[in-house]
Amino acid sequence: MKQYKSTPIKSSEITPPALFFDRRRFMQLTVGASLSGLLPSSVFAGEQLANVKKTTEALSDKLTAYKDITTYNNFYEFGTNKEDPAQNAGSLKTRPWTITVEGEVNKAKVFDIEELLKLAPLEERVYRLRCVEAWSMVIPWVGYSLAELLKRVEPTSKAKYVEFVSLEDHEQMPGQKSATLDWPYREGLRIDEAMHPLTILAVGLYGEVMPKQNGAPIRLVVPWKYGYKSAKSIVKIRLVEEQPVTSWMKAGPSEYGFYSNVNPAVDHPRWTQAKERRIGEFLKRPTLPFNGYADQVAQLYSGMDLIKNF
Ligand SMILES: Nc1nc2c(c(=O)[nH]1)N[C@H]1C(S)=C(S)[C@@H](COP(=O)(O)O)O[C@H]1N2
Ligand SMILES: [Mo]
Repeated sequence: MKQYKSTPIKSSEITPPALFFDRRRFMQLTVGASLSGLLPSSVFAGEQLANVKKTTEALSDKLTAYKDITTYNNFYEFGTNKEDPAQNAGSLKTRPWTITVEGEVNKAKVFDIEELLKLAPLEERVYRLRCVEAWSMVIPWVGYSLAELLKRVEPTSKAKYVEFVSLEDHEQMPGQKSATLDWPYREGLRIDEAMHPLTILAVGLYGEVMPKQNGAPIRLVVPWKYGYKSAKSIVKIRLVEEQPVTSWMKAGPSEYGFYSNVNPAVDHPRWTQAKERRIGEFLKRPTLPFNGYADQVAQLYSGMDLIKNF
């Protein structure tokens, strides 16, 4: 794995968001600046993704710095400390890679990663990510709606839920030698949540191929739910009739429910969810219902008791 050189200058400070997508101008800026000795040469580390459509949806929140997004991670397969995934994920092999899609579908299929990268136009999606631990980030993902994949396998009328399974390989993923979670990592969504356009399969961030510590080569991102719903390094997607049991529900059923909607009114049994610390900021900010996506997703839960269904 390439090492990110540490820099005293945060990438977000030297590259205004609008410039991230104009790679030529960005390179001119950074090359010019590094030649003049102002900047280290590798603010970014990865390979560029081609043909990424710029975001249409403007979020007023400032983007979290690339360095923070890629060095402060939860990916228990590589250890439980925030810096572990960046240090240990180098052993993850992202090629060859496939996602098997099976279960209640007419057209079960094994998708190769090269096919997944071209399945639908790659779009930038700037989403807030709110961790259940009461911190958050703003991340410019690159991907497309999960619905693009699901419609190709033709879910049957029995497909009520979707289960996501991450890679299990104790050699590549040294954290799996400890029983911190029941491996492989499993998550799940109701079918309408999975089909919602905000739910994406992400293959990159900041215009680059997904860093390993962020869930390479392909992961889920569900922006109105706590971060743990967004399973990384996915190898299997199963459409099922019954609500799946997720790794976190197994680990602590009273703490991590199936729905996991970001809800400032429902505290975690051990801490409040009313506020969050945006990584890179000092003061805490109030947490928004559905992480700020209520206009788009609240109707999915009309008539449901979201205190019972937490
Ligand atoms: N396979 C797997 N996926 C995972 C996790 C994990 O430990 N293993 N952690 C989750 C949690 S708790 C969060 S907050 C997000 C963090 O994503 P990020 O590191 O890209 O910010 O990934 C989620 N997806
Ligand atoms: Mo999290």
